[in-house]
Amino acid sequence: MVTHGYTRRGVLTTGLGAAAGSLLTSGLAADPARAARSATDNPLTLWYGKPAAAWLEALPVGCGRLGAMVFGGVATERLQLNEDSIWAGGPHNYDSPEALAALPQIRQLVWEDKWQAAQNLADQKFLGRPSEQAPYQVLGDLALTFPGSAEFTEYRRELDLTRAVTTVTYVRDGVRHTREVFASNPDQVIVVRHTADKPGAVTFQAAFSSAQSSTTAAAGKATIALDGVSGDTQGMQGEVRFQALARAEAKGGTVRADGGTLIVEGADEVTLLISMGSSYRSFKDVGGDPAQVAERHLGRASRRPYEVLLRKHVRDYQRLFGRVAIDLGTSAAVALPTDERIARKQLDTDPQLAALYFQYGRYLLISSSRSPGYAANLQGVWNDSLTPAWESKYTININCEMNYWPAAPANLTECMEPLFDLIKDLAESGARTARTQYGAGGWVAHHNTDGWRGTAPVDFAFYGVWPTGGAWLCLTLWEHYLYTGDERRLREHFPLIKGSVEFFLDTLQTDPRTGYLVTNPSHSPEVGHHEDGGENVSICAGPTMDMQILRDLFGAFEEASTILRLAEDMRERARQARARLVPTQVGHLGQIQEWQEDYRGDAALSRSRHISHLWGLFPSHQIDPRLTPDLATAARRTLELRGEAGAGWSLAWKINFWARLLDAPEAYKRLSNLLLPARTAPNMFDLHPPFQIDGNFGGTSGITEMLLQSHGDQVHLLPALPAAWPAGSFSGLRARGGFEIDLEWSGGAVLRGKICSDLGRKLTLRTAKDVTVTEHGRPVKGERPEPGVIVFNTRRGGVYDVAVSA
Ligand code: FUC
Repeated sequence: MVTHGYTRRGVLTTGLGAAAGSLLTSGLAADPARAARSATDNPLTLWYGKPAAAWLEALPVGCGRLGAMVFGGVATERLQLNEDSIWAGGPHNYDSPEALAALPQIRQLVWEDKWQAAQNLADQKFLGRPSEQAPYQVLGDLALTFPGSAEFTEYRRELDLTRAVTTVTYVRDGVRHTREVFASNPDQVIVVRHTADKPGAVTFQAAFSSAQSSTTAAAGKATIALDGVSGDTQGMQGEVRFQALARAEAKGGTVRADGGTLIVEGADEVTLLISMGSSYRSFKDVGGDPAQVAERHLGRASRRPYEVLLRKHVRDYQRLFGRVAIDLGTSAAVALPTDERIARKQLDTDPQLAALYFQYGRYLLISSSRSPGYAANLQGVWNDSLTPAWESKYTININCEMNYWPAAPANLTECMEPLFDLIKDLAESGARTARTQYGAGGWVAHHNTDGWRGTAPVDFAFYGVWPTGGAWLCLTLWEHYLYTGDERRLREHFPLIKGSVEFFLDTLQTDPRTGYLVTNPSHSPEVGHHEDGGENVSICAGPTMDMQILRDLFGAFEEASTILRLAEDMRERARQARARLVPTQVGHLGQIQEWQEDYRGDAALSRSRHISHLWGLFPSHQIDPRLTPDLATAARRTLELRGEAGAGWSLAWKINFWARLLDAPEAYKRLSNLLLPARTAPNMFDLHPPFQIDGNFGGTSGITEMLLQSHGDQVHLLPALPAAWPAGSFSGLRARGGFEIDLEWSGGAVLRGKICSDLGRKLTLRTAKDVTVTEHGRPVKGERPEPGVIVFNTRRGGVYDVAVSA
């Protein structure tokens, strides 16, 4: 039951009911040592009975800028290391100088439905130079080699999500060894501590290695270094220089660096600090001194005892992680190793696995997207390759945005800061692309970007000529405002939104056939609408997704400009343009039309994993079962026609779609499928396949959308609660309008909850059955326009208790 005995936004101190209470007391207690007491008691743990044999079994730690995959080996421990600015190549302007001259002809060919000719011309003239962007790359490995027999017993490896610490423990040659690894945001180092239950029993050698062009050396009495430079790519020379340092401090025994090898002998316990730096200062400047960065962080951290480093790390992490608790019920399955739980394929009898997945998504976001540091890319920050899938870049026609879907509702808006930094960069490089390729003002970004903030179309015209990526990103700035009401940040972000609007006011074209204002050239991401001259063509004018995105962009601009009293001259132009966009239309199969025209045949029957024309259903709310029932019916039909093909991220998107359609069984089915071994690796990384982190974040968002929605000016409690979670609770989820919500339910219905109002806005609260709302025990005065809805004014800082009506 929800009680008043816990502090807002802080560490929860008392129970939300039996099951939730055990989660909280086992994990989120202020005392890290107590929390560590017994990991078996802590269901927010990923754990395994054997070392990782493959990368997808290793456990990720990260502090935003740095990441490591921890294998938990006994004879050899492998730490695969990442630093988030190591991109192949160097600062580069991708814009095509030939694009602008070709643009009128491409547009004309599109008006004439000469798609193949249009797409070919775009391939020749309109793509970036080079036409592929640079990969994000691995830094290297640190291997720890321990002498001893091949035998070991009592092995356990775990990742405690409540503290963001991995631990491996085993008995070898009669000695119990324990090794903890974490990545500290406050200290900007990765910390490894190895202890043994017998004095003098810790002996190992540590050495760096890397597939990058690199060298290793001693860098002091107890320190080794790896120096390297990122790889060449696409005719661009690798320019990001980096350094990693590892320093050991031992209690008892000896430590020395011998060349590139660190030798620890006969120690009682060892703390190993790993620091990394690069020469990347910005997308335009790689002139930094990596050694200075690595040395600065290492020097500072070396002066702190292990206990202090751990305490600071846990406190910093829990300040974010501890804001949200969730309990979806529990079963005997929680006692099984995590990989076995996934292999069972039975989410129905293991509801806690969904809660673990939800919290793992929050863990991954905190670990891969923190300041200082860059935005979470396709693999967050974790990548073991020089040539990762899709270059581990930022794909902004869905994947990058999906990474940030859970940030605001799951109470982690701070993790959006690196994304906002990325958007600022893109507004700069994208202004050049707007000028060079379109002769337009403002800024534009197409479907991909990289460390060099490429904004020109890339890959092939089929995939790349899509000018709406930057506009979608701008809407994350607006969402931040909707959740937080932070006007100061909105003012800071406003020029980015305005710049995107300027680009579209300059480039939108009146379709000579329909009179609508449309994008041209563009496409519905990665979906062909015709075979033309033997080629699959996607190029078109005014695809539905563009229109939906621009409707929200212009709307956000108009509202922001009104709130801030800025850019009044542009406001009316944006309003007029918005009214001339193509509306979302229903096609001949009863589906949401993906394009302006209701193409027949294969186009309407595409089984693509991209479902871009439902952007208006989620993340937007232009399609809503209550406000636009006909479009909602067409959205449902669209999902049925599209089928189940797709990547992890596509399944994750479908959870969110079905939740927005208020269809709990369908949403839950997609969640169950996402948690199958085909889509969830043993370490719970999402599988496209291969690993791509967006599905983790989209899944976390989907679970949130099943429990709480806040759009269309109302807050809806339990909008799509599946039968598998009849009783449960959450606390700390956020709703648009500045509300923070705790809730407990039973028998599939709201029992009681608590709503804190940050901004003092009017609240429309929707539940399946009527609830009463009280403040300090007194009923609030509210209107009840329909059953299950109560509308009332809140006070800034007010706390409202919600209870099922007697
Ligand atoms: C788009 C998607 C792929 C993948 C890639 C990173 O191209 O179609 O499925 O997610 O981005």
